[in-house]
Amino acid sequence: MKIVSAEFMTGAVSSRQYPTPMYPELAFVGRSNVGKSSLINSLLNRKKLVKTSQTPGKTQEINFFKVNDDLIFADLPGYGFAKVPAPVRNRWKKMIESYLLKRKSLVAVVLIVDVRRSPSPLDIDLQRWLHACGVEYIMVATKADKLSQSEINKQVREINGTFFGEREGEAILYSSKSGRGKKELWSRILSQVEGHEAGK
Ligand SMILES: Nc1nc2c(ncn2[C@@H]2O[C@H](COP(=O)(O)OP(=O)(O)O)[C@@H](O)[C@H]2O)c(=O)[nH]1
Ligand SMILES: [Mg+2]
Repeated sequence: MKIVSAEFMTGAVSSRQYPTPMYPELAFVGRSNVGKSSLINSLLNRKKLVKTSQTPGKTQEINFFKVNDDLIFADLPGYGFAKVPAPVRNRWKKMIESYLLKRKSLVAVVLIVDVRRSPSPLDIDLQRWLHACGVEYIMVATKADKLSQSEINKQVREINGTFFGEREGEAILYSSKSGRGKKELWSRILSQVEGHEAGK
């Protein structure tokens, strides 16, 4: 898709603050520091639309970005930062779950993992939960530029084995640094959008 404009809309901590659901929406989610903000910037060909490397676990807002007059990207707060106290973690969980279940314009979740790491229980729980709730998701394994191709092959086997097992599906290999996987991810996003519109 040609990106003509990409702009920050608003940050929200509760559903009352969400922007009007005027376009199909994609939500981006993953552990703190996984490379979520970098991935959104890379998809939108922007360097600093979404701030990267903030204090992990600090952002507790959902940040909404308007892409042309076509889509909304929602940057969900990262999870899994050890120093976040339990009440904050619980608030995160409530906010995210209610967003994912109630947001009518949500087309799919882009679930991002680090290709160098074994999937964490938090990632696995979230994927199972999305699956159980019937929320569409696209798995992405990012930071591919940090590994050799043979290391990538090994990691991708583990990641796909963990998340999909015998089921159909695989993670899209991505690098926000090199742009690897960008075409493929855009094409998955747009086909989800079409599928969503057709199913209305
Ligand atoms: N080499 C490389 N570094 C990345 C990539 N994606 C993110 N990073 C780096 O990883 C750190 C965390 O990225 P950020 O996008 O802020 O992660 P977030 O917390 O998930 O939003 C930053 O230092 C980024 O520059 C990538 O694809 N390749
Ligand atoms: Mg971020």
